Amino acid sequence: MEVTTRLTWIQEKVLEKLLGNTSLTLLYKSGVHELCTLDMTKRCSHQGSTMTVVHLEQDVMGIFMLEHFPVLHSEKLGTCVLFAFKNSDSAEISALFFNAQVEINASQLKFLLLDHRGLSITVTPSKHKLHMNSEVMQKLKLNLKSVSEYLECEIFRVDGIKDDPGFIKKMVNVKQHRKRFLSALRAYKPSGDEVSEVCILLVGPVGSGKSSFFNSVKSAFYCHYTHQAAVGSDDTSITKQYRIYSVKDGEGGETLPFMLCDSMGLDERDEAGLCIDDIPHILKGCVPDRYQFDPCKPIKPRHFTYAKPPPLKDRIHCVAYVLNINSVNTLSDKMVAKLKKIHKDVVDCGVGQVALLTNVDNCDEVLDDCFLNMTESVTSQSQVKKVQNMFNIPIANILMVSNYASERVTNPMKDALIFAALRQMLRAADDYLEDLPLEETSNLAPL
Ligand SMILES: Nc1nc2c(ncn2[C@@H]2O[C@H](COP(=O)(O)OP(=O)(O)O)[C@@H](O)[C@H]2O)c(=O)[nH]1
Ligand SMILES: [Mg+2]
Repeated sequence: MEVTTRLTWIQEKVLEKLLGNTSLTLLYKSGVHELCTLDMTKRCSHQGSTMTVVHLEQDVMGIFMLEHFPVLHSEKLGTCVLFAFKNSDSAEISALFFNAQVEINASQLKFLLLDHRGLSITVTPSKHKLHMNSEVMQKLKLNLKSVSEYLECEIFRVDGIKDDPGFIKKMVNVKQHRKRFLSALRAYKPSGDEVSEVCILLVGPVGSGKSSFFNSVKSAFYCHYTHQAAVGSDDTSITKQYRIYSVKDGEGGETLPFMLCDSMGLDERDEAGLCIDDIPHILKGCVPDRYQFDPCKPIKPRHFTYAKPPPLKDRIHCVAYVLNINSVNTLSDKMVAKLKKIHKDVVDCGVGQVALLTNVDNCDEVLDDCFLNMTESVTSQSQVKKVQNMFNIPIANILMVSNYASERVTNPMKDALIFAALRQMLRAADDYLEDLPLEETSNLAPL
């Protein structure tokens, strides 16, 4: 007889996604197998990582353990994640990382939480009993008695898990860091009174991920994949028009205080891709939304007739040099020359600058455990050093993302990097705005 889980399909998927791309195989089920720790250990020890799931009257809670499930009459240290679904059919999960001492004796399976002294969780299979301290329940937002009778206990083998406690901790904590970044972005207000929306220009080679970055930012705020900007892998730039995109804080939400200005890709060939002589006009805010770029014909000052130079609010406040991390070390001399010329124009204008490296596959390794700084293993990469030298920008302004390409669901780790990158772009823009001479902020200065 096939033994099936009591979890809903969606709960199973949420659990499989909680720690990366894992899959669950049911090993033990109290309703089918024997109600003793002997049978539990016979079926679950030496199977690799496990998830013990307890189905209660109202809720579902469980514990993931990275190390092998203990053998009978033993104790061991475990890297664990405690999780709960607040209703038996809910897909909304809360999770908590902890280190534990895991013990199993003739009657009980016990997890002692080492980072929270005195707290423990005990499962007594013969009595269908679960014991949890009220502090643990609070952390999981559960409202149970300290000893509750459960309906069923199931233990799964977890396949495909990355055997690294640091990774597990990051995966569990990423949602809360995503939330923190999001709150910071929502609370952001550009420096000074003149500018209500910071303009960030995305420049870089064809296919480096500029348009995808705009789509990714929008997807991260909308919590689902969106692809307003056309993207593609053609030899020549898919983006032919200058686009000034604003982003809403979710569907129907308020407009966020920044705009992303997407440009045509740079091409190493002459008279192909974005004409670099257009850059000073873009930086000055003279180029309108939907301007059709012409690689052979640079913009002439008479192209756009302005009675006055565009005000500070219409100018570019931060430039992001967008590069695919996998091609940084193989950029042609011609491409580097074009990028350096753009860099010179940007320096002349004095606006903020960052480099945005896309296609970062190992995105869980980019930020440190506290999600504050880049890890040293990432910043010491040859690509980072090369970009730092090419644009002479501090390492804090070299940012990494993994853009959304076609995923159906968003990923909190990708979101965290996208939000962290945005936050740094806004800081770079603020540095520029705060550094402006007084006469510039009052719009009187000629360009
Ligand atoms: N896997 C992956 N693909 C990316 C990433 N960024 C861009 N792409 C893909 O690279 C191709 C070119 O991207 P696009 O945004 O059009 O580049 P643009 O010319 O700079 O605007 C598209 O097929 C994207 O789906 C990334 O970070 N990861
Ligand atoms: Mg594009």
